[in-house]
Amino acid sequence: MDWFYEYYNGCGLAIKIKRKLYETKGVQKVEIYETESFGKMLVIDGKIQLTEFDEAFYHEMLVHVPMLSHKNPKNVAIIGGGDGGALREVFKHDVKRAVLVDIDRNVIELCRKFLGIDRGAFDDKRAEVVIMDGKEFLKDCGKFDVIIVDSTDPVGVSDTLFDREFFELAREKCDVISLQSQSPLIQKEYFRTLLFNSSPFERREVYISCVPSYPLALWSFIIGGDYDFESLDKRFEGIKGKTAHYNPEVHRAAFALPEWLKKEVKECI
Ligand code: SPD
Repeated sequence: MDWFYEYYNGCGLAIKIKRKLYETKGVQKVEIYETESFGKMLVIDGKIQLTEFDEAFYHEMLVHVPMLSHKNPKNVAIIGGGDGGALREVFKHDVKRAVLVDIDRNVIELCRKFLGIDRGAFDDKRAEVVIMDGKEFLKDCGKFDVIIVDSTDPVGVSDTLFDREFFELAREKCDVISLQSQSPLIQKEYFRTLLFNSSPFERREVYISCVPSYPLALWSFIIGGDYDFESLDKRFEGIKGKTAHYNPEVHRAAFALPEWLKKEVKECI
């Protein structure tokens, strides 16, 4: 039996592998594994993107925090998110349309075939899939209520989703944005860059979640725009289907930051 290793800055994570289900190299290197204790696992360009064990810890926080902080989200864009986990969560809300924009068709096809975490979301009539770079898409699209940025790590094809121009475009195209912003502990440079570059969203906040298969298990997100946390409990009652991780208490608690992180955020905002 083999181990999969992911290295960060001077440390790393080892996950025991039962077998490799698929590997391909197109726009990105995509690997899918069956692991000993985390279920199936998606790796893109050497970085773990999700495991069945804890993907809900990530996707539910990325999606329900902005969706329940917008008064009436009907029209949603997901930038990235080719595995379909964020799309699945968006459809727990009463939306009219969800556009998923991913640069890599392989990710969508392989995740549907080997992982199935979209649980049918790609077959929903309200889903539209666009294969292109997210920033290019924003240059020529209409307005959305919520934009959710479910990017891979900022190496390779997704680095266009981390620069200032991306957020300038996004600000024009939505009321509320949420994005994943890497590990604030061990990937400080990426985290700080995202906080700086998202400044077109003048009002923005950091929130956190525990995601065991991500670097040091502590993951950060940014919400920006015209969001409010009023009536969270009532809005949550209205969603369809159960959540495995998210609830309004977790939502509120996710914004309680430790001193070291508050300091970091203050320096960037
Ligand atoms: N290596 C951690 C990367 C986390 C961000 N990408 C997650 C994509 C899952 N939809």
